Amino acid sequence: MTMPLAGIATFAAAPLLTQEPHPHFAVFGVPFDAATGYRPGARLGPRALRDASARYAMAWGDANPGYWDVEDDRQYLVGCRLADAGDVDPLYTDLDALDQRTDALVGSLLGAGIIPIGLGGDHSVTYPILRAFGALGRPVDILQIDAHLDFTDEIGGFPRSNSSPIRRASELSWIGNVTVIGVRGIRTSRPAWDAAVARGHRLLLARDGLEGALRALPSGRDLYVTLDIDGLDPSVAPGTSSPEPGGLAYRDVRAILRRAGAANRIVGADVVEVNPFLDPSGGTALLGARLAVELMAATYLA
Ligand SMILES: [Mn+2]
Repeated sequence: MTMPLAGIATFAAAPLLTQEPHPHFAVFGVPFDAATGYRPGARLGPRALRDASARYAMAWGDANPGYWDVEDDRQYLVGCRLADAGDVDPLYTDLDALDQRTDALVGSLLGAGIIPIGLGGDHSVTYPILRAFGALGRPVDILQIDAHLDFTDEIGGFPRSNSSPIRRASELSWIGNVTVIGVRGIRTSRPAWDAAVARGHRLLLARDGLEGALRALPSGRDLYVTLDIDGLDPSVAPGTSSPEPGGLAYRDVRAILRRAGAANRIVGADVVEVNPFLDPSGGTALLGARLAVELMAATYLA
């Protein structure tokens, strides 16, 4: 196809998952934002990310030439196979249905040896995705890029808001250590911070910068990367429910992903909290799609 905007809007013009051969990665959406406490709309994130990803269309398959990064003078994703597995189909606010349907889709990908790349959705969707990783049968560490800890135990007795997914995930027996990069703001919960420290999490403030972040990264681990777009500065990612000024630069996030992928085995990832209603230029969705491609490049590298 010559024009990347033609055809079905799969991620980066990848074939649908029904086609052989099995891909290295499968992108899937979780169009769910009922756990958002502030401005809703992230349920339309998967569609916006797919639309924006046309910018990064490539000939996925054994003959994929990948792309040349002029700054690195290096070719990435050569021979990489990507498929689009469609969406988890949420049932309104039914969390049991969300969990079961996410588990079915992600579990089938993991069972086939395919690395899942989720597109949110609000950040609460990371928990049902990580539930499915129990099928791997080995510990998984988390690298979270985020302005917020998302480690609040409950709000008014509700345990599944988009402030709690990492807390819920940390209760799963297969989840190991957690590294959070980009924390900032004046709404961080002190009890959540103390609980994360008590569990041994590595918590890096945005002001710790790139060097601090790189020093904190784990190595030699099976790693799940959850990338909340609000980890980046609102100047480059304004289209999100809860932006916080003073965030990470795109360049630094890319460097963190590259190092994380080179030093670990990335077993899955997500990009969450892109909200098209707050993104009139489409720039936040374009950045999110770009970071999903960079995530795959960092993973395929290893
Ligand atoms: Mn988050």
